[in-house]
Amino acid sequence: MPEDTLATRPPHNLTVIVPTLMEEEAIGPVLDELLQNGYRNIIVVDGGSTDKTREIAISKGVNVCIQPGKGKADALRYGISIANTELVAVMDGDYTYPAQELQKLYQKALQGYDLVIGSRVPDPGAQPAAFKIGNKILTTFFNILFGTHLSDVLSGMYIVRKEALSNALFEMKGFSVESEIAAHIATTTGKIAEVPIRYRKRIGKKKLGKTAGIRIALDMLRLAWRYNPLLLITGTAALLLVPGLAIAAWVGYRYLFHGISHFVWGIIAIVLTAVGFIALLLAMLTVYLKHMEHRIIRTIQTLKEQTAHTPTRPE
Ligand SMILES: Nc1nc2c(ncn2[C@@H]2O[C@H](COP(=O)(O)OP(=O)(O)O)[C@@H](O)[C@H]2O)c(=O)[nH]1
Ligand SMILES: [Mg+2]
Repeated sequence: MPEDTLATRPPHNLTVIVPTLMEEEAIGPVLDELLQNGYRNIIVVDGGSTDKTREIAISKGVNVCIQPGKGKADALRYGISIANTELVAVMDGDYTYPAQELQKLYQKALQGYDLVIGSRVPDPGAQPAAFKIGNKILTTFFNILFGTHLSDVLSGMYIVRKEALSNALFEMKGFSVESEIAAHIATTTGKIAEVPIRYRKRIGKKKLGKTAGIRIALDMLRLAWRYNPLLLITGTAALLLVPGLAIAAWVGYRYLFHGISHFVWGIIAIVLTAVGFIALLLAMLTVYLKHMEHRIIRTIQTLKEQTAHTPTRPE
């Protein structure tokens, strides 16, 4: 009896999107592996490679298109928009992610998660130390900003439920697209899971530059400002209020018990405390607006469900 694997039962509700830029050495083996594992809905979204990437992809019989816009983010936004399945898998086209691992992510997604990230467990020598540390720092930063407990937010292999991204803005560029997807799901449905996956040595040349880490960190801050402003505002308020009140207490103590007035310190204390209080008020307003946003989203969802269930009457 044939084994009931993806090879005998390809997942019809999943599209695999492979972003590529100059991957002529890797794309052949990547697609062969996907096809051998039973995946049939495959879209290669190419960033305008001038090597044989597209030619090789076409020869494997998969869908190949040239992305609009620039960078990996625009490629994925386009790929996800043209996929007509419930689930979309993203997998880098550099041979680092074994296609066999996709099955684990798929099984997890079927349990109702909106985003399942493949958390990389690198083969020896597959990931240089600097990138390993950089990934850890950026993931920790993301966890602080969004209250998540992820171990590898920047992984290039994940499965996302298309519907869960319908309200995402997709404003980020290049390699910040992973953080944007994770930020959106974390702050909307919160249904994120991770599964460990093997990570191999890349075939071909890396596209990620050395300064990318800093850009990604700054983009995470921008995402936090958009999706989770409360933490940033209360953080700022605390940074101003704590020293402001401490200085005020010291100035008051010196004046009352020693009769010495510290005029300049007094002004500094007043300014810090006043701005800190304004930040606190802003934080309260943010909470109120967030609640309102949730109420509006819930109402829209209920309305959508009601319209979907209303039977159409014949004329
Ligand atoms: N379509 C498209 N793909 C890109 C672009 N830049 C990088 N990629 C692809 O994105 C994937 C990840 O790139 P890679 O250099 O391996 O970066 P890393 O895995 O984050 O270190 C690879 O499959 C690249 O070919 C781009 O501008 N457009
Ligand atoms: Mg890579």
